[in-house]
Amino acid sequence: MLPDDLLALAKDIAVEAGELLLAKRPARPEVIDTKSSPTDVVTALDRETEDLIRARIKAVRPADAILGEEGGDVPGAVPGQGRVRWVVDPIDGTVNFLYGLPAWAISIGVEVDGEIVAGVVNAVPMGELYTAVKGGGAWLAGERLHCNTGVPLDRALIATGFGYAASRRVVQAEVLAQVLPRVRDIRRGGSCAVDLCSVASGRVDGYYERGTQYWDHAAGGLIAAEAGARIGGLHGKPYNPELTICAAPGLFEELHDLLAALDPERDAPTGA
Ligand code: 2AM
Ligand code: CA
Repeated sequence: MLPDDLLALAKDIAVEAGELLLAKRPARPEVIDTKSSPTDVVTALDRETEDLIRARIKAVRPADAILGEEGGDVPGAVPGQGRVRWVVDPIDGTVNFLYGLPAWAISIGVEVDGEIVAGVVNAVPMGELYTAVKGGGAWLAGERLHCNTGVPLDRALIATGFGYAASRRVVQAEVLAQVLPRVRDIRRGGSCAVDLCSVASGRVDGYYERGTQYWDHAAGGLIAAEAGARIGGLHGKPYNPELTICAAPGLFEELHDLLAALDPERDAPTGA
């Protein structure tokens, strides 16, 4: 199957999953007032959506591997050359989903032999379906996306996010206190996948975040890269859970150097 065909399947599945989530998303007061933890409600829907996505993939491509936020890594039956692995986040931006804020998305990336070659981010409440195929550009509603270029750091609008652990947030706040005076402003959108698509579409100039997972940035990372952005970690590392930086070349290096000097990875390793 070609990357275009994988993308077509990923798109269909992301659209169907979006319909399920829209239909089942509880009204906010119902979620907030519930005696059980609000997170449980979201987790149940997360699982249900991921199960749907897994079933749809398996129905068409039973031999493929699937890595999902909720269900772990299910190895494909035919490893080796041409191995396809789907990298799935059923709801990225779960807190926004819970509160009824619009920045949440279904994210599906498709790897062939370890490289993401197709990606879909369905930002359901925004009515925006972002897609990319490696080498084929990034697209939204029939328009090719181009990230902002030529923006110096002191004019850059930078998206970022914070971890769930208080100890990590202390360090993130210290880093942010040094970044904020050196940029145009900061946005905290709440969804890594949507933030990366916002870099792609030029709604922000750059993005950095510590502690996101592979399924958060697999699809959005390809979309941003195909829109001309550079995406990576600190000191030449590929983008990874420790730190993800994304911006047009030029701004990427400026943002990287600022962050590197602030040692943003000095708290406990991700996952700790
Ligand atoms: P999630 O909504 O699926 O949890 C928020 O800053 C962004 O970081 C979201 O994309 C969120 O994904 C992601 N994220 C993933 N792991 C995280 C973690 N341990 N702490 C905070 N955010 C996390
Ligand atoms: Ca996520």
